[in-house]
Amino acid sequence: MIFVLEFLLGHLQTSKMYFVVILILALLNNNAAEEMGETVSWDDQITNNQGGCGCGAVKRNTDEQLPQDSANVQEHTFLKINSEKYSSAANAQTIYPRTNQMVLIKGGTFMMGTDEPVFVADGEGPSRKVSLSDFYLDVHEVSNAEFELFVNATGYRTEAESFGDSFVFELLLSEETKTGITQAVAAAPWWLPVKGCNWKHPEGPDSNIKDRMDHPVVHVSWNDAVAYCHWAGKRLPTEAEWEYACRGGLKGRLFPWGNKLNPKDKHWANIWQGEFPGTNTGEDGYVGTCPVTEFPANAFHLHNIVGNVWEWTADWWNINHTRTPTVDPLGPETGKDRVKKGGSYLCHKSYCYRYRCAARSQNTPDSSAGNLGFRCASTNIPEYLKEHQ
Ligand SMILES: *[C@@H]1O[C@H](CO)[C@@H](O)[C@H](O)[C@H]1NC(C)=O
Ligand SMILES: *[C@@H]1O[C@H](CO)[C@@H](O)[C@H](O)[C@H]1NC(C)=O
Ligand SMILES: [Ca+2]
Ligand SMILES: [Ca+2]
Repeated sequence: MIFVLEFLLGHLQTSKMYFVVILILALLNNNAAEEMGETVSWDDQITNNQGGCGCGAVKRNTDEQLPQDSANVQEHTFLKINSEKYSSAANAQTIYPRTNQMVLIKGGTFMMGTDEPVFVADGEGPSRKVSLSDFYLDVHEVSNAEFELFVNATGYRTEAESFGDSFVFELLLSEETKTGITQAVAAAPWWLPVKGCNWKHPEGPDSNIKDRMDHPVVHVSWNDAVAYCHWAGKRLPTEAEWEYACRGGLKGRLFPWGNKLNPKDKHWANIWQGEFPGTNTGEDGYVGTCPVTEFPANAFHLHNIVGNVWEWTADWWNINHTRTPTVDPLGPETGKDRVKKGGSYLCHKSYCYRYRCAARSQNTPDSSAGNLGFRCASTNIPEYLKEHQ
């Protein structure tokens, strides 16, 4: 093409020739625009989708520093105690039904990720062979009641409490709370940083968790999640463990229960129905979070492994996977963000189609939001949980 152009430019004497050049340039330009157009809209979609349900865009400003006196995970003495017979985790007493049970996930080999990625930029692919040893995983997301036992026993202060704010989805806020919030996330304007918002006040100071003790704890950072799991004698699951557990033994399926979103005309997870971000009809029964015991468990007995709240995993984030088979992979050695899995009650196919087992997203370890929680794993089940198996 360039050769042709050069030739024509060399013969620009006649106005007729000039016209031909213009025509060719116009055609070329058009072609390029079309190609660009495709790329641009795909990128746009990815960017938007990341903003979508707090998938990637909702992060703390990296310049933000924790106040000096704030909870420092390393300083907490409980981190030195493993949960033995006399630990506070083993002896916690409460009026609330416990939801800290774990289930044995028998090790095996599976295909992690997918060769049909929906979000290429998320590193959903390629599909790769991963072998895992046996491990245990919490049957439920960590609930407000379980998290409160930890706080009662240790006095732990979450990062959202120390920073003094966290992110909440606009539709869940009272008019009063919304008034006065001007700063929003450009890529996802429906996320608002709310002062005084934390796990005990999920929609700001005028909200509480009294009627939601069995709902998942939210507004917990990765660091908070690690601290809790350690107290409980557990740890966060690796991304590979989480995804293996999500698939529940099914091969190459989208969801923990198969490929159809609503088999038997039932809802199988707490996600978004209606038009994102304006209307959530709550057809599945919930506009916000649901109890951690809700919805049918997958074949590995796990509830809400997709939907309800995103779940932190232990791994650093990268999108740079190869097909090389791995055994008990721990993810990259370093990174900036941590991987979260499973999507949330804010996910809709049109905007954040991430309630699939292969889907993934990321956040900085100090970030928190109203749709982000966790569940713990462990290599050996803590002694105090054995009798409940
Ligand atoms: C934590 O302690 C408070 C004050 O003693 C108590 O009212 C609350 O029920 C405890 N939380 C749980 C989950 O048992
Ligand atoms: C991609 O992965 C390879 C192998 O693990 C590593 O050497 C390389 O630095 C990675 N590149 C990026 C951009 O992360
Ligand atoms: Ca819902
Ligand atoms: Ca979940």
